[in-house]
Amino acid sequence: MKKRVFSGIKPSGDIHLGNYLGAIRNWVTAQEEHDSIYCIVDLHSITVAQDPKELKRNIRELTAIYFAAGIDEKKSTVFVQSHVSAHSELAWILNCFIPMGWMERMTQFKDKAQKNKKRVSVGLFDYPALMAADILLYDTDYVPVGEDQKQHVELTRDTAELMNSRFGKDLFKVPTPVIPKTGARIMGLDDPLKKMAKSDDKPNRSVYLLDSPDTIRKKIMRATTDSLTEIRFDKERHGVNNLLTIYQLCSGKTAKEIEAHFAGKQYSDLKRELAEVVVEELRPVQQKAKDLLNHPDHLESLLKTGAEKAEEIAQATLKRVQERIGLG
Ligand code: AQP
Repeated sequence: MKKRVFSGIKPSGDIHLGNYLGAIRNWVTAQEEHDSIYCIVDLHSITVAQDPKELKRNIRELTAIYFAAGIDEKKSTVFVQSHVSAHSELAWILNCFIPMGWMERMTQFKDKAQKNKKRVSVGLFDYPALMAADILLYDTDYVPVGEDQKQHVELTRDTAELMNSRFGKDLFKVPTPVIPKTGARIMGLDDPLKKMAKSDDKPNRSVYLLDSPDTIRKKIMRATTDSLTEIRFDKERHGVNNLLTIYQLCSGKTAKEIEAHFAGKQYSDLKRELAEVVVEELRPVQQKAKDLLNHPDHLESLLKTGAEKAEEIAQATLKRVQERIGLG
């Protein structure tokens, strides 16, 4: 039996290089070895304000990016979260068992509530319960995530263990988070102390996957570095370290090779070369994504097939949980 992987991205804005290098690209590798389920988690995106038309467009764009990046519908299940109602149903059940204190510790809620002061919804607070439902519905073994989502997977594990101790140890599989060694936190180009994020409105913070080559070049050439000159990996030099990390992930070279290559060169050389490797990395993904977006019926049919496959697994888990806890 292959181990199962589950992960997802919120269609809450334009997809950026952090989502791609920290998540999607690793999923493409994971599908070769594992039974993989990749979700477009639209229910999570409405935890903060969304424009309905834009949300619909973002869902299609993210679907196109998944497939364009190399997720293969024959190897993986790709679907939209709201197409499978068991996610919301299991989330409600988990809500009734997860202690408030666990949720109050979630640092992402604190950050996001700070950013969305005008509209802090119950859904934003409850986000980790829905994420736990997403993962537990599929008897997931591994959850590949960036650094910032690790705490939510820990809460999922605690929830599974809590419910297993009460209703039988085979109720839920306890999942394991998988954090990439490099790229788990790609930082903003304009401010390397903040991570690239879809919901930021800073125009030069993130390289978006569908940015034109010229826009990518301009953003990278403006990236914040420091007043030193030596080009080497150093976690204390946030700006340069971030640029080198992106270079390493896109070029496939080792840190040693990269430092030797840039020895004696200037930051402007690093930025120029980095821009070109990023443009080349994204070129085929952009082309395929545009092709797919020009064939909306094909995208819809891929999502329909994905939802049918997901539904079958999710309903079986939901039924098991309902029976064990005495519903119906
Ligand atoms: N900067 C990043 N570097 C590496 N990985 C990242 N991820 C997000 N930002 C970076 C990873 O991408 C996946 C998608 O996450 P999500 O959309 O569910 O939520 P998020 O982590 O909150 O992503 P964003 O881009 O910051 O979105 P907004 O601004 O809408 O909240 C996850 O695996 C995440 O770790």
